[in-house]
Amino acid sequence: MAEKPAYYITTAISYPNGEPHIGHAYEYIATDAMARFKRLDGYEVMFLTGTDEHGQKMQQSAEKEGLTPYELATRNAAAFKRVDDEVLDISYDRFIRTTDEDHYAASQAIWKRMVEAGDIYLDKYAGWYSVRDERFFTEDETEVREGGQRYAVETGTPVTWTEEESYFFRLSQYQDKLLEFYRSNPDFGGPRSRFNEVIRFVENGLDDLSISRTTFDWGVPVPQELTDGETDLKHVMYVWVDALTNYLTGVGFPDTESERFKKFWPADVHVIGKDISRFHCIFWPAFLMSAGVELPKRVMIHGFLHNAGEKMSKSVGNVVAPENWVATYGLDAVRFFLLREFPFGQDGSYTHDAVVGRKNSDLANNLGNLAQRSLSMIVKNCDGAIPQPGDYIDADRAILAQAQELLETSREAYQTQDFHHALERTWYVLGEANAYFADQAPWQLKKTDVERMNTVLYVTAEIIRKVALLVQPVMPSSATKLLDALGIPAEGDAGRTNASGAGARSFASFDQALQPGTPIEKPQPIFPRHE
Ligand code: ME8
Repeated sequence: MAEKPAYYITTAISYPNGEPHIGHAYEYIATDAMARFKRLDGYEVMFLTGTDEHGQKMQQSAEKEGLTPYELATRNAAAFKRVDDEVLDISYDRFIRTTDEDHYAASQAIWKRMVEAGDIYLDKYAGWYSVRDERFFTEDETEVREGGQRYAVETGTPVTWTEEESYFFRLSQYQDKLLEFYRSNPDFGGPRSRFNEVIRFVENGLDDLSISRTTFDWGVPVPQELTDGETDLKHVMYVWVDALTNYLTGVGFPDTESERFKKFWPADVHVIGKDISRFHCIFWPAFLMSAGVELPKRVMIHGFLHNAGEKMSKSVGNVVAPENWVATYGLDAVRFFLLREFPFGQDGSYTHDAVVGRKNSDLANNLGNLAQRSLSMIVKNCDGAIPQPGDYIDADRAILAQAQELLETSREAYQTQDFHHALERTWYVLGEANAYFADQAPWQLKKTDVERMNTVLYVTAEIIRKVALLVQPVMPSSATKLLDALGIPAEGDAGRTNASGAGARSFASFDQALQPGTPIEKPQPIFPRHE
């Protein structure tokens, strides 16, 4: 068998200073849908997610709780992993913790390469630092607010004056190279509007970047042999240097000759939120250029999820835990809502009514009803097996043609992480299929023209099969139930489309139409209404 093409996808790694919220879940679900789509479409996928455990924020949060940073990280990394595994059904291949041993090795290796490239020098940093953002700000990016405290304008977090010896990365030397890279790779950042913001920022010039800290010690030590004597033993890497490097650790760096690295690097897409686009579209490519490592193919920047239009925040008390949503609406409805409701690159606002609306109209009424009605009729009127269709009329051919196009439409949409468009188009076709079913009225044909009834039921079941196949990445468990009900043989773990891997049907079967005579199950309601 020919070797499968490789596909490497990552989420941002979250700070485990607290517990995961629905904003994190949004990113995991989208990335998971993308990973599943590619597996089902014949790729060998490597999907990396995990936790970003170093830095001052982790150290301070731990102090508040009377724990060591590692204890806090261990407790909360487990909470993130549990949400991935038990709540959201995220099909990652590795959950990386930046305290993993191989990650220290990878971070120190990339540092050494940047030193060898002449891009790291020792100097003094004096400026404003936001611990919450783990980020430096220039004076004009900050403002003094009531009470005399200074804040970062962009993110609204408090900043503190920081003066310390620090290693610097010659980011200023990379402005032209980055702009040239963006020009030759117009799809590197997506969506275009967010990528443009990054480009404008680079066009305005780049300062060198402070990349080590000495006033605390919770980080990856700067490689000692490259520093001279005692002073340097104090340096730990700026948390973003080691954090970004997790994407390399995940595929075996620094062993660039390993099979895994050769197979999966460069990454196909890093999926991240809009607040960290500069780190991924500017710093990361510059570090990699310096280290002589190929650049990732794409950074997909998603929007933020807001609670009824308001930013989620602990102080407002509107932070939603993923398990609450899943307990209230069911996992597949949550996954569907998040990917269908708003374009991935844009901010989105959720309300209880919006989730219920999608669940009842799109899932229960549209897909659920069509499946329930047509499959029940088949069980009752066709001896419990897929009927033999007669000759097609134009109405049959038209609706089948629309469903046929969904594979290519979805492929194209997923190529740019446009889940919203793929689902919108799929549900448009389902709407047409419902209209077709109502027009053809197979329950009347039952009395007048059984062959025609069989044809209509066959065509409808075939459309449900195609749709179910394509929505497996978004709703693994419901789609699997639909495909089971249609009597389609599972392909083991071909697509690893649900946690156990059982039940996936790859897209290779898209054109294998339903076999008349295949026994089908009496369908259990798969998409219940939310009462
Ligand atoms: O930024 N809606 O970690 P993090 C949507 N450790 N996405 C959201 C969100 C919201 N309300 N809130 C956060 C970090 N996110 C770094 C990343 S990567 C090498 C290091 C997204 O825990 C956020 O944009 O603050 C990011 O992509 C991810 O959740 C983790 O955020």
